[in-house]
Amino acid sequence: MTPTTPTGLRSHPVVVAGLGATGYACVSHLINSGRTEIAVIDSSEKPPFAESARLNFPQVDYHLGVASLPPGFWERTELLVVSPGIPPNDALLGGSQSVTRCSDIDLFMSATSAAVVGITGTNGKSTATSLLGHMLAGLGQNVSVGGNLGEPALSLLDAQADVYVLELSSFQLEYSTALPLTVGAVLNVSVDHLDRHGSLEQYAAVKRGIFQASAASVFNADDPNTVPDVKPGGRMVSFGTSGDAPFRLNTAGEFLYEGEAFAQAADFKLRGRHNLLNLLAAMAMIDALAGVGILPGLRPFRSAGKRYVESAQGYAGLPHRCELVAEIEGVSYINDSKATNVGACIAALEGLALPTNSAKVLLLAGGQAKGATFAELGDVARRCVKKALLFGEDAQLLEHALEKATSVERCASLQEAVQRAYASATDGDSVLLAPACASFDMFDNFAARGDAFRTAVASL
Ligand code: UMA
Ligand code: ADP
Repeated sequence: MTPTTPTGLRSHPVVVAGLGATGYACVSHLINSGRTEIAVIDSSEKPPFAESARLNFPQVDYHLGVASLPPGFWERTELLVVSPGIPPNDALLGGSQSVTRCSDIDLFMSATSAAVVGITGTNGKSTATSLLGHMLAGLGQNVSVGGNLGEPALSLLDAQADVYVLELSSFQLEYSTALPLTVGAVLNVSVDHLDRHGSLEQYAAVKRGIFQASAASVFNADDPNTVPDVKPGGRMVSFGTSGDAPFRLNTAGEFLYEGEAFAQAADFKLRGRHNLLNLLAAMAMIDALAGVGILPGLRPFRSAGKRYVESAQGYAGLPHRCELVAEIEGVSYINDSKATNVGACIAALEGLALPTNSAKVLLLAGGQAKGATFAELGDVARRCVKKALLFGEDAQLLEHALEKATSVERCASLQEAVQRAYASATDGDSVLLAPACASFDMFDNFAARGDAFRTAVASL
């Protein structure tokens, strides 16, 4: 059992806040590393991992669903490891202001000497992370992939990989100290999570925090919000569509390295211009990683570019990201449930419809806006949305942003939206679920929303 202090209170120099996937992985890691004096706090009485945690780690001091913590609780705490989903000003953390805070990613970085690539950005993180893992494995590296993608970083340590690829959210970065990553990358920044971060500027600054102590930095030359402050000695590699970025995509869908074409869009299975940029970013990250020189056998793009391309060719993307689920009577049904913000929704619309520049998309959108106003959506909707079918908590906000640009209908459910889209679609149209919102008002998560779309389409 956890020892008690002279006052009889249990001693717990380390407190883990949140007992979801992250919190459980943190407790497990701390205990495996020999820490015994740990407390766990959670505002829910029955957090997701409560049962397994109590069973496997009975020595931990649990405070679950309690209105207030015992007197003197924070005075007995030296380190507070916070799960990403808990906002910094949450009542659960009240009184802990003088305690040092960190993230599970800080614990992870202290526990490994392997190479680590950290990838953040508003959109494309999961795709770029899994794609990079796929490519590094294809290039013969012993690689393990996780983080915000799903498997908590600390749970990957058992794999004893030579290189880890971690998707990092702004929520994780907000609690992280300067992470000594081998490569840090910011793919893009657009409006998201403003309810948590307050403004786009603050959100972007948190994202760029990934570069603070990284040996090499990868950024998007088209997006000033991703550009790191110049670091003497730090290697920087950029990708983009314009300027003098070494890794470039031109309007014809050609990939260029230092001005010379080395591949074309048709060489890859991934579809959509945003995904071509994800491919380019992954190549830039491998080149940056090779430049740091800690992975024997990983060569820079200049000498091994052909192998980089080959390693990406078999990669077909993740479910719920611009995924074609059916073709019915000449109409494509596309599940982009992971488009949980405006930028992702626009990327999906542009990837699908802009080449024809005619209104051929029936857009299914809605859910929780997370502080967004959707103003940016009007212009692209005018060009390519035939009808918007809106549902969920913030449908009104979307209606306001879209009603002057395209025809709009409100629906009581996603299923109703699918049925009405089916009724309005004609040969050559696409029905696209790209909600531009979080799913939590109606579904457990984006995957459940994508599954519901699939089921509704199957029943047509
Ligand atoms: N909790 C509180 N108080 C709060 C909020 C939460 O006590 O105010 C408790 C909950 O009761 C619950 C626990 O905290 O028991 C959950 O912690 P969490 O929300 O941090 O979730 P985890 O299960 O630890 O999952 C997290 C990420 N979730 C979030 O950032 C919200 C997962 O990303 C990630 O896969 C996982 O760690 C492993 O690294 C999900 C996500 O939605 C996919 N991420 C956001 C996104 O991608 O937009 C950032
Ligand atoms: P994340 O993990 O950052 O949410 P995903 O790879 O899961 O990113 O993609 C989420 C959605 O974002 C996709 O469904 C797609 O619509 C959009 N998207 C993917 N890559 C990009 C990109 N590079 N730029 C803009 N939007 C993108």
